[in-house]
Formats: sequence, structure tokens, C-alpha cells
Amino acid sequence: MNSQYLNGLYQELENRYPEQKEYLQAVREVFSSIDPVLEKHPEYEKANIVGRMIEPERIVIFRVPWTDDNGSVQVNRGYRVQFNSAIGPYKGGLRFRENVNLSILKFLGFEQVFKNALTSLPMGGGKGGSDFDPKGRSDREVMAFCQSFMTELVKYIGPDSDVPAGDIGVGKREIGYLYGQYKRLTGEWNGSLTGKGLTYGGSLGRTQATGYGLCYFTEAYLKDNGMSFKDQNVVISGSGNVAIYAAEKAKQLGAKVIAMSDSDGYVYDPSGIDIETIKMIKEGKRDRIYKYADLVPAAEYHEGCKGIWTVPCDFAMPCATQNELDRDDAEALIKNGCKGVFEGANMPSTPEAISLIQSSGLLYSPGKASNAGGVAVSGLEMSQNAQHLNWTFEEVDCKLKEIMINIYKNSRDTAAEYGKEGDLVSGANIAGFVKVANAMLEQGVC
Ligand code: NDP
Ligand code: 2IT
Repeated sequence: MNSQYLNGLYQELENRYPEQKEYLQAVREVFSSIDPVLEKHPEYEKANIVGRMIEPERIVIFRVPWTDDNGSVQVNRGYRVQFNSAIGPYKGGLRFRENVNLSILKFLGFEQVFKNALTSLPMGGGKGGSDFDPKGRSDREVMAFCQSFMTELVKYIGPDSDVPAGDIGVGKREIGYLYGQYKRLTGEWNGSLTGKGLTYGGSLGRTQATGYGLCYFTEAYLKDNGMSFKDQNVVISGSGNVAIYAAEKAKQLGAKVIAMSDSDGYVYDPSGIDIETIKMIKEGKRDRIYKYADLVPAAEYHEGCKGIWTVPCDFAMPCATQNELDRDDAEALIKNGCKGVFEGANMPSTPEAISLIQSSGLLYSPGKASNAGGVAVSGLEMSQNAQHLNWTFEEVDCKLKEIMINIYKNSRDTAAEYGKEGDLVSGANIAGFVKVANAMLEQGVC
């Protein structure tokens, strides 16, 4: 971050929102990449494009009252951050988790803007959610919460204005309840949510998209560097939507996935994790990952999710949450011979971890590039809904693969163009930034 313009904007942002640590972290990461673009294109600074980009177009915060199974009235907070609509309707997931706050949703919304631009589909960026956690709640409680949440959110979304989807804590069940209430309130069937069930407008391949997309991206990146997944040991954190399908595809591509986790701990299975057993535990029963070690005698369970990075592996794929991989974790990975870190989660590595990983010569892909497959297939779901058509799994999967390979190549080539050969963080940030900046420039001061 050499430019005076960027330094000034960052100082101002930090003074205004000192408590928004995750948001400041995400902004700093983008700012550290875009100096060369601002030098080459003074018109961006002249139109204060960056100053406008770091201010969300709109944020709504609302009360979500609902009744639990004991008859008590609970109150949660709901949010939607409509960050940037320069290239399309706001698009991005909803996160339901206790720690959700404005800092986390602004970081996610901000990153989503660049990620969505990288997909090459016409989608702006947004994010939302609540500090409600569905874990341990009955289906009825989750439905009551979702119906109340949508009763307010409905005022701000639509197929051509803002299209939410899932994220942590929001999967097919939650999207179903949210969509049912949306339809009831508006009297319309349309594509204003993605990640829907296959019986009511969902796209084949959306469930798999983020994890499969991460592996397609990684496969292209590995190939460029004379490597592949074949016979490689892979550690994948998390055991949710992204982690499960990353594990499934990595295995199909010849890798052995030897460890997975949840927020309580991790399982290590030297013979290779059986993905169907994980699916049965996590998707089927919504249970804890330690159950895997009860069912598979060769596996060990270890308390504490951070320990997963001490398992020696060839490749690490963080697929759980932000800042889950810090400098000590990166050091342990490197010491144990890890050759690459490929992010499925959003901002899972701390800045200190990223600089160590990159300076040690490992391959490294930032989440906003390598996890874009989920939102890309959400974009394909929007297209199918608008046309009232369903594409086959093969059609969607083929388009996903093409999109992920293009994101990889675009990030790689953009990095090289700006003198940052091999640095996918700079490449992805610059490529996403330029697309959004040009759209904003052409649309005038708005
Ligand atoms: P899920 O809710 O399906 O799964 C989340 C997984 O991560 C669970 O195993 C959860 O464990 C674990 N986890 C969550 N928080 C923590 C924490 N603080 N520490 C350790 N483990 C944690 O979410 P997704 O798989 O959908 O999302 C995972 C990541 O991928 C997030 O960063 C999300 O933003 C990102 N992402 C998701 C996309 C999607 O399409 N779903 C698309 C692109 C990115 P537990 O069961 O204990 O809660
Ligand atoms: O972080 C993400 O890209 C997502 N949670 C998916 C968003 C979407 O609209 O499918």
C-alpha cells in the first residue's frame, strides 16, 4: 500500500470503524494489491472509485423475533449488506452463526464483489445473515426463525435486485423455509434465492459447486506447476457443504483426504476419509465429527479444531471459516512438507500466514478466486430460473469447470501483467477490481 490515496482512505476507514477488524483486514488485503493499477489508471483515483467501493451501497439491520420450543420469545438480529451493484444485482450468501456481526458481513460482502466479478457472470456483491445459530435447534424452531427473518428481508430482495443464498449455517433446509415464506409473502415464484431444492427451481450441481470448483481451480493451478492431486495427502478443515464436496472431488482426482474437522475437533484417518460416512454424520444426522472415529476403527479423533494443521500433508484446503489458519499453523504445515494451500473458505488464512506461505514458495490460492464456484453456479441457477429451464448436472458441471479454469488463468495472467508473477492474491484482486471499477466509471457518480 504505497499510494497516498489508498493510505488516506484506509486511515479514514480505520478511524471510523476501529472495531470492524475482519472488514479492515479484507480491505487491507485488496489495497495491498492495487497500487500498480492505480498508477496505470489515474482515472480511478480521480473519480474516487476506491472510496466509493469501500462504502456499502446500503445496509439493513432488523429485529427477528421468533418463538422457541419452550414457548419463549427469542430475539435475534438480521442483516443484509448490499455492497455493490455495478455489474449486476447484489448476490451473496446468508450466514447464520452466533458470532455474526457487521464486521464479518462487511468483509464477506466486500470480498463477494470481487469474487463475483471474477466469475464473469453479471452479479454484484452482497452478504447477510443473523446471529442465530441453527445448531441444536429443532426443525420447527429453524422454520420459525427463517419465516420471521424473511418477513423482513422480503422488502429488500428480488430476482433482479438482490439474490441471497447459503453460507455457514444456511443450507438446503434453511433456504427451503426462507423461500416458502418469500413465495407466500410476494405471491411470486422466481429466482430470488439460490441454492434451492431441486423440486422447486434449484440447480443440479449447486450443492457440489464450491467444493468441486475449488478442486477444478486447484487442478489447473497444480498442472501449471507440474503437479497433480494424484496420490497426494490432503487435509481439509471443516465438514460442511464446502469441505465435503472438496473432499469428494479431491478423492475422485486421485488424492487421499486424511483429515477433516468441525469446530470441536478433527478426525485423522490414515487410510483415507470415507466421504459417505462423513455425509451420513454431518448432512444426514447433523451430528459431530467425533462420531466418525466411533464408526471407523482406523481413525483417531482429536479435540480442538486447530490441531488439524499439525497433520503432515501435501496440500491443505481450509474450508471452515475466517482466520482459521494463522502463522503458527502455516509454520507447522511448511515444516511438515506441505506444498500448497488452497482456500475453500472466505479469508481463512491470516495476513501473517499468507505472507509466510507465499514467501516459503508454496502454491497459494485466495478464497475469493478458488471458492467462486458456489456463487458461479448460483448465477447459473438464476439463468435457469429466468428461462424456466433446468440444465443437466453434466451441463452445469462442465460450465463450472470452465469458469474455474478461466478464473485461475485470469488471476495468473493479470498477476504477470502487473509484474506480480505467480502471486494469485494480486492477480485475483486486480482482475476483480478492474472489472468493477470500469463499470462504476462508465456509470458516473452513483
Ligand atoms: P457449513 O455451515 O456447511 O459448514 C461450516 C463448517 O465449518 C462446519 O464443519 C463448521 O463446524 C465449521 N466451522 C464453522 N465455524 C467454525 C469455526 N469458528 N471454527 C472451526 N470450524 C468452524 O458452511 P459452508 O461449508 O457453506 O462454509 C464454509 C466456508 O466456505 C465459509 O467460510 C463460507 O463463507 C465459505 N463459502 C461457502 C460457500 C457455499 O456455497 N456454501 C461458497 C464460498 C465460500 P460446526 O459443525 O462445528 O459448526
Ligand atoms: O461466499 C460465497 O460465495 C457464498 N456463500 C455463495 C454465495 C451465493 O450467492 O451462492
